[in-house]
Formats: sequence, C-alpha cells, structure tokens
Amino acid sequence: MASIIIGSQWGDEGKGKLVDILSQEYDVVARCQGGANAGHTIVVGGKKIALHLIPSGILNERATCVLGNGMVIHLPTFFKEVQGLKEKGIKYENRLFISDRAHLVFDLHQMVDAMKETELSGSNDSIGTTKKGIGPCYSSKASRGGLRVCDLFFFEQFKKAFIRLVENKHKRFGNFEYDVEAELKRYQEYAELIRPFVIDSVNYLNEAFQQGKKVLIEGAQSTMLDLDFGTYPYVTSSASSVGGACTGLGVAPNKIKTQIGVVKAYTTRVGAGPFPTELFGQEGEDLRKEGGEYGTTTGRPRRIGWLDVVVLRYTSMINDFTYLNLTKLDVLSKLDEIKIGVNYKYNNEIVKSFPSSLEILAQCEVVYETLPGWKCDLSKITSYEALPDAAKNYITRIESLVGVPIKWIGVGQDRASMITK
Ligand code: 2SA
Ligand code: GDP
Ligand code: MG
Repeated sequence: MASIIIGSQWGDEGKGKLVDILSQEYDVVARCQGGANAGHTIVVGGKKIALHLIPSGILNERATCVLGNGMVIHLPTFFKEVQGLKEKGIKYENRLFISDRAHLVFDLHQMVDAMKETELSGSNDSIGTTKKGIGPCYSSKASRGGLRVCDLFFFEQFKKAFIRLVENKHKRFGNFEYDVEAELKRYQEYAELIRPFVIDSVNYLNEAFQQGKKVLIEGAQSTMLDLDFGTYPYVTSSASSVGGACTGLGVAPNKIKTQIGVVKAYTTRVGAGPFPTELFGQEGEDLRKEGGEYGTTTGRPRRIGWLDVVVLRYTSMINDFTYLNLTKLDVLSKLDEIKIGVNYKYNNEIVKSFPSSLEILAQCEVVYETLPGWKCDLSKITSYEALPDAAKNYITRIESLVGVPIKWIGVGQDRASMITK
C-alpha cells in the first residue's frame, strides 16, 4: 500500500519534515514529479539538510528512496546532492535509485527557462520560476523531443537526439552560446556514474507492493501550483496533486490508501500569480521574519498571507485528504488576532469553489473570520492537551471549515517539534 504527502497551498508547507518523520514507518519513499525546483528542509537536532531531488526519506536508513519516472532530473545537481550526503555520513549506496524513464534536465533547459522569463518580463508577465529548467524540460517531454535516463546508455542515439534538441532551441531563441561538445562529453561520463543508481522503478515499486511493502510518496510543489488545478499559468509544469503519483510512478490509484495534506498555519507563495489573502506591509514582513520564509532553493523572499480556507477546501476536494498536518503554528504565537479567509465573494455572491479564471479571481473579495491569538511560546509543547485554548480553537476551527481532521501539528522546525493529535 502507499500513502502520499501533498502540499495543500502554494508550496513550502513543510512537506519534507513530515516525510522525514513518517518515513520511519515505510520501506520505500518515492518522489513522483518535479525536479530540483523543490526545496525540502529537514532539521534534526538543530542540524539542517535541504533536499531538492533526493526524497526526504533518505535520513531513515531502513527505507529505500526512488526518484520516479515523472521527475525531471538535472544530473549535476543530483551528484552534488549525493556528495552532500557523503559529507554528512548518510549512507545512500544501494538505497537510492533513479527511474530509467525519468527525463533529463540539461543546462540548456535552464538557459531556456531564464530566456523565457526575460521575454515575459517585457510585459510584466514573468512566472517567477526557479529557473531550474523545469518547464522547458517538461515541454521537451510533452513534445517528444526529450531525453530520458535510459537513453544515456545508448550514446550514439543520445548524441543525435541531444543535438536535435539544441538545434530546436537555437531556432526558437537564436544562437546563444552553448558548448554542445563539452556537454556531450560530460554526459558520457555521467552515463557511467549514474549506472549504479538506475532501476526500472515502475517494476520496482509494483514488486514492492506485491511483497507487502509500504511506500510513502512525497509530493513536491503543491496543488495550487499543479499544471491543471493551480493558478494557471502561474504554476509549475507537473501534476503536483494526487494524480501525479499514478502517472509519475506507475502506481495504480487503488494502491494509495491515505492522502495527507500539509497546511501551513498561514499561507506563502514564492513567484508571481494570484494570492487572495496576501498581506502587504509590516504584518507580512513580521511573519516572513518569524517564519524564515525564504526560498529553500533560490533564497527568494516568500510572499505571506492569511490562511485561505477556499484554497484548502478546493485542494482537499481534489486530493480527498484523509488527514492534515498543520505546520508552523508556532510562527503565529506573537499575534493578538489571527485571520482566516473563509469565503470569496464575486459580484456580491459567495463563490462555490476556487475560480478557474484569473480575471474573476482578481475581482473576488475575501471574507475573513478573526480569531484570538494565544500569545505564548508553543515550541516546547509536546502534546495537544498542553496547547493553549486559543491555539486549540484555531485548530478545531480549521478542521470544521475544511472538513478534514488535523492529525499532526508542527510547533517548530526540528523533527522533534511535531505534536500528534
Ligand atoms: P518552476 O521553477 O517552473 O517550477 O516555477 C513555476 C512556479 O512554481 C513555483 N515553485 C515553487 N514554489 C514554492 N517552493 C518551491 N520550491 C523552492 C522552495 C522555491 C525557491 O522550497 O522554497 O527556493 O524559490 C517551488 N518550486 C517551484 C515557482 O515559484 C513558480 O511560481
Ligand atoms: P516543503 O517544500 O513543503 O518541504 O517546505 P520547505 O522546507 O521549503 O519550507 C518549510 C520551512 O518551514 C522549512 O524551513 C522547515 O524546516 C520549516 N518548518 C516545517 N515545519 C515547521 C514548524 O512546524 N514550525 C517552524 N517554525 N518551522 C517549520
Ligand atoms: Mg519547499
């Protein structure tokens, strides 16, 4: 059986921390989409590790970790991360695997990502991507011009397809500088280095199910950044909600028994695009500082806003969340009052679900509810009962507004700072 951990907002809810904690109970931890745009932070005993491609189950040496077929992989970044594991003494040999079907992100894709962003900036329409080449790589995949991990082992064909890919980008973006020979030489070397990590992950995972093993699927980005369900075009280029697990791993939907939604106690978004409950000015600035809200991959300051229940109801509907993990409750501890966006009004009527059109969304007005703050430090609290009443009230109000039980509550960065309800 499998469980999946998915972001319920615009990312950075703290998925990595929950994956790390729950991975203790699983045999395999698998990523199904995205690439090195992701930044998943784990803190253990004050020591921080930020993962981008490698699943957050890597610290639990009992579990194997799989980079699934739905991922897009920049091999130089992968090896850099592996080097980081080596330096930290984390054992990865024979327990870290890459799907032979995963697509390769080249520096070329990253350059194209940056050029497209520059093009869009002319009309103030940049997406605010991480410039990790994610969109261009998924575009190559969808237009059937991409290269996969398995292609590395048939280098003459690889070379031909790679040159075609570069020519194609030159036609579109002009003759930018790109040393094709040097890149091919580098990838010929990577082909040998990557060999011990490569498996048929589809077969591996399905055999694991047959053997009764438990698989934890780690979502990256989040449902509001999903290519289909997010605030298009201000989204990432993968299926970052529950469906992405089936296509990104070759796992049938009936294998997924539990969908866990990770919800930050407020909202953040990094990059451009609509954000109805966004806070501007000092209030947002204070929360950004308190929550350390800067991109794990790019270091960009994250935009800050109140919790948005319209978003949460929408993402719970899509993913059918079994439980929620409310994270970063401690970050709100200094506030006198806390707001929750409970509805949107459009033309003075309450909207039924999150609007598809950004034009309509821009005209929506958020209806807020205000709850009292608790004004005390939560970071040493280890049980639900010991939480102040106002914090419990905030938690139960979210449960009733969203209609999904909150099973875990994060009260600090460290692995140990997680209350189970
Ligand atoms: P991309 O690079 O094509 O996937 O960007 C498209 C949009 O998706 C957003 N996106 C993210 N949002 C939150 N967190 C992400 N990971 C990093 C982190 C981000 C960082 O953990 O902090 O360091 O800046 C992530 N990855 C992609 C992106 O901001 C665009 O809005
Ligand atoms: P992810 O992309 O969803 O894995 O989230 P990130 O790692 O990008 O961002 C979440 C940040 O919040 C990380 O720095 C985490 O260490 C931190 N974090 C997670 N849970 C908590 C919590 O309950 N309290 C506090 N203060 N920080 C947390
Ligand atoms: Mg992140």
